[in-house]
Amino acid sequence: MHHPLPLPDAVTALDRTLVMGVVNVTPDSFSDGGEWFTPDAALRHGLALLAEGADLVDVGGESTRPGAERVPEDEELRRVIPVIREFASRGVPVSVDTTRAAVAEAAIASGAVIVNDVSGGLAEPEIHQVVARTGAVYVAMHWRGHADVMDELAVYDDVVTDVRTELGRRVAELRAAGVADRQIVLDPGLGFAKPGSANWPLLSRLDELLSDGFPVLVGASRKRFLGHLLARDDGRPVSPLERDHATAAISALAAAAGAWCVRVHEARGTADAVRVAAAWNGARNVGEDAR
Ligand code: PMM
Repeated sequence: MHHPLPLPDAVTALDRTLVMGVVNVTPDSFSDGGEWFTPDAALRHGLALLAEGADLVDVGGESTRPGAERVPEDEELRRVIPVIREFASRGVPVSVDTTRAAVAEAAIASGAVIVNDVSGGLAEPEIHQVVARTGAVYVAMHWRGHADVMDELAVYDDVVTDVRTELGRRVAELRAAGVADRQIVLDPGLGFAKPGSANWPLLSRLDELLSDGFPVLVGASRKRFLGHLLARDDGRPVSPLERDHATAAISALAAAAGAWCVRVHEARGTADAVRVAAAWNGARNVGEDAR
């Protein structure tokens, strides 16, 4: 097993895959239509996710939806900082979903304990220095370019090998910036510069990514490839809100495979799923001991 990440005891003591609830403070998130745009609404939504079984919340102010435009930095700060401060003041472990060094820095100063960077540092390499200096946990996601161009960059030889190689470069950069291995989490970046079919090997071969020795976060929730998987007879993908059961099924499988955390928009199904996986794996170990 991995060394515990530098996170509050309430989180590290949990002997199962963690559930990260998504709190998008954006008017245009692909999956929840910006229902949680005001700080107040975002706070209420996050508290509901926690009540349904999320262990931590991931607060983001910039949509990464394919084709989305960038949000100015001051606007991103205005969206996320008040929400992060509120959660932190209530003792909730908070992650900030940002690719910007200044947003990461302000978020940590406001109580965030995880920097979730979908670019792995490619967008603003200085973010690695912020993480080194503050000791925060850092999620390095596999990424090849911003939302406006990422679909053009979705070309792989073997997607699992290529993702591992590229994440290995991010780890080298993090180490060079002074970030300790025990701060690092890796994420295959489902749906980011990935054609639909590329997402499945990243999931079914999660053991290969885990074999690199870092905790792994999986973010499959409500993504397009699930909409296509569940398409109706007319071939149209099901809507984001109709992807939650499939998301929970992936949470169970990813947790059974050893994922450290799953990032989801709907917490209840996944909270149950990670407990099923823990019991499943726990019983196998007992069985092995008894034989
Ligand atoms: N996906 C989205 C946003 N942030 N962060 C990580 N670490 N992993 C992901 O897969 C991920 C992410 C896109 O989904 P959203 O727009 O619904 O939040």
